[in-house]
Amino acid sequence: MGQTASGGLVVALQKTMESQGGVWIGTKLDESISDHFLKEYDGGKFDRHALHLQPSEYNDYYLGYANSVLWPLFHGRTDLLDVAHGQLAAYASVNQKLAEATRHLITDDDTIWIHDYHFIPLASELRKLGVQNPIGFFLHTPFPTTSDVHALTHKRNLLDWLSAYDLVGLQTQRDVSAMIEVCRTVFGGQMLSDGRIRCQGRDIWPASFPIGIEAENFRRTAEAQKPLAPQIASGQRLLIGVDRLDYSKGLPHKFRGFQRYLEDRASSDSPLTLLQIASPTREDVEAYQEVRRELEQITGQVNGRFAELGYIPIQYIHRSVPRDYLAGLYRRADIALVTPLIDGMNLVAKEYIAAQDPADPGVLILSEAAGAAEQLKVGALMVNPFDPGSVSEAIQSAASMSREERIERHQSQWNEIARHDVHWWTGTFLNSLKRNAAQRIEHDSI
Ligand code: ADQ
Repeated sequence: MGQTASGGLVVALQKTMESQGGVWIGTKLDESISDHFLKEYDGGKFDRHALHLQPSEYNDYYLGYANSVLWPLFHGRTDLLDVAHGQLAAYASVNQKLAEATRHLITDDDTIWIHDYHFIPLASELRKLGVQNPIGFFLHTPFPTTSDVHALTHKRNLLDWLSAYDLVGLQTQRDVSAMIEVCRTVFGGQMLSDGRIRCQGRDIWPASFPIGIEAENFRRTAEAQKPLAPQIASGQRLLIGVDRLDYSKGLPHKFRGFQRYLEDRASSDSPLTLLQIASPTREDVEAYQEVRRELEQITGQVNGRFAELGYIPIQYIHRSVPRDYLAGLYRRADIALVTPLIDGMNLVAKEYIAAQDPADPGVLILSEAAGAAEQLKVGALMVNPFDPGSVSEAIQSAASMSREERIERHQSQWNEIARHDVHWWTGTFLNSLKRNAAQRIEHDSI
């Protein structure tokens, strides 16, 4: 099936870059070089450059500070923090090198949009090099709560880094509230009337921009898929789950919820099959190896207990699948089980809705803790992902829901994701960014 991008950020931005052009800059592990340099890749419709990382930088910066400190912290898992000497220095140094390597690419007319927790210090490094362009930041993960931020040794960095941006985009109102609270209680900040937070003489400018998908395009892709008859028996009722195998996605909890459904269901109902597609991710980090082991163990237990001839309760596929095939699977599935323990947004929930046949749609079961819940709670069956009973009840309701109710719920969800699609997201973010930057430049010139 080949390699398919399965990270939400890449999936969302690729299409925008293809349609609007620009320069995409990132980092890349490269063991073969002894020095850093930016190299051009053939990115097709847009240019790509990468700062090449040496193995020690990849370990300390990417696997270390970014994915063993910031990621767990931003997902409320301070118990998984793995703080090691030298990681913060590597994180700061990679961002500084990226700023230096990028500087010559930036022209006066450019707008700079920095994405995610790997690059929070980048704007402050660019400002040190004299870059005055509009620079925006978008955090794809949740923003941490005050009690979690206390687990960071150098909290003050967050203020220095974030205040270098003209706009800090967050997924949800929940995240904006968390940021305001952190600024207030940790940095003694105060809200200004235009939405900025003034902390110790510096300003942070947060706002929420819930990320969308290419809804119309994805709908058409799903519609065009041939029925997946050879792979899935006709008549087999299907629950689908699609997640990176990340502890924040709550896969073991999901499987326990499905197990509870199998225990609770009436014996006269034909049982559903859970098709879980889980793409490998960050496999060099210990916490990810653990969640994988746990999931394999639960799958074995549930299948061992509930399988019958011709019926396997959980089909667990540990790899990425091509996007058009995925669209077809979503459309074929009667129910989607999207149950992260916490999630910035969750694009799978939106893709599932886009892929449905509006005349006979499936049902979305959605975690209260997904950012997507702010937009989709009206049409979805909402669950507490920590409570297997809540998940089991929702599966039973979804499985017996009338077509009329399914259509009604789907319609309201489709309206929401079609209106607030990825083009709306980029457009509103970039417009706000340019407005804020113009205000800053005007203020500085007085
Ligand atoms: P993720 O957590 O990676 O990123 P998520 O919203 O779960 O993002 O989306 C994952 C994307 O990868 C979806 O487009 C999905 O279809 C695809 N995908 C997942 N598993 C796959 C598989 N096995 N095969 C093929 N494709 C697969 C972060 C945040 C999220 C936020 C996104 C976007 O953690 O909360 O929604 O960024 O901002």
